[in-house]
Amino acid sequence: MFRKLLLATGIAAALLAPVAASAQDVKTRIIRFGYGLSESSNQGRAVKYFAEELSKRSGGKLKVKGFGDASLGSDIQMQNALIGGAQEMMVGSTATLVGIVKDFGVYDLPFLFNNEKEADAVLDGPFGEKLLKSLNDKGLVGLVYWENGFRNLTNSKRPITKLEDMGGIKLRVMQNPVYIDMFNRFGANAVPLAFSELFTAMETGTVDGQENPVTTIQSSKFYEVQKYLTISRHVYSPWIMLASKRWYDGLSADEKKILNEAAVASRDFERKDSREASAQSIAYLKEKGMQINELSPAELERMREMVKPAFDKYAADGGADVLKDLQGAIAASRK
Ligand code: TK8
Repeated sequence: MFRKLLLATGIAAALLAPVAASAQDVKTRIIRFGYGLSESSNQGRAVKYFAEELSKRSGGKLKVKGFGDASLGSDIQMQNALIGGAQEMMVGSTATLVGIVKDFGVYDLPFLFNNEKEADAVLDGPFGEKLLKSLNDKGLVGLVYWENGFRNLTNSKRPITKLEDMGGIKLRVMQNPVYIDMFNRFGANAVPLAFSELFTAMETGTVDGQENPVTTIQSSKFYEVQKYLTISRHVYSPWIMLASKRWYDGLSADEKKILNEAAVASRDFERKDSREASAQSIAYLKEKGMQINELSPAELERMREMVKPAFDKYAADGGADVLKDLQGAIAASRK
């Protein structure tokens, strides 16, 4: 009886003991990880952090090779490379996923989230998780959300202090119908374009303006070609870390576990780092000569009113359920 008990506890202990790194089923692998921003951006820093975490957790076997500045292609090109299995991982905007899973466009409706805390709760909760899972039968694995951030307007024409100031401005938007619809409603001339082509488009005057979080306006040096910055915070924009499903399915259980845990660690690092960087960006951009203004609460209210029909249009185009779910999740996050 006693021996049986000893044996049983022995087995239980062996099952519970953490598997030694050497005993894990981990192969040496090179992971090509593409992203759109520069190596020195918040995105680049977090890719580097992820690479270090993965290396640490795999005894140096899982090696990330980061490719910044869209050197492996735009967000959309990389998504396709992942689906085909020609590239292992990437991070990019959720907005550019709409060609693969239409529901991702719901995050792009304006003025949904009030703050980062709400965004974290919704993205990391059942709602965000469900959207990640919806990528599985499209050849992608959605691992975690990082923060891109609240988006603001820049342009080279004039300060935007009221809605009418947007009139006729050729504004680059992400390749996503929600953005095109929103900015056309605001009176701008929305031009969908890959991020990788944006700087040149502004430099040559193909477009007058764009919208992105202040961290990106800083790290992509948009202040060199844009004079005016309007703090509008019109959309909270997530980034999404993706893996090729074809590749991921070939990983061992241990490798998947290490990858998933390193992804979560990188998410936590990235959000903290981006928020700290964001707090410094406005002063930096001012120093670089940008003229910066905020929108009055009254003007923001006019914008909200003006884009209300965009919500109805989104719902009518098949997005009613996902919109309702998201609004429910945001309401719950406020309790
Ligand atoms: C970077 C993009 C960028 C996004 C955009 O590849 O396209 O404006 O905000 O972060 O995903």
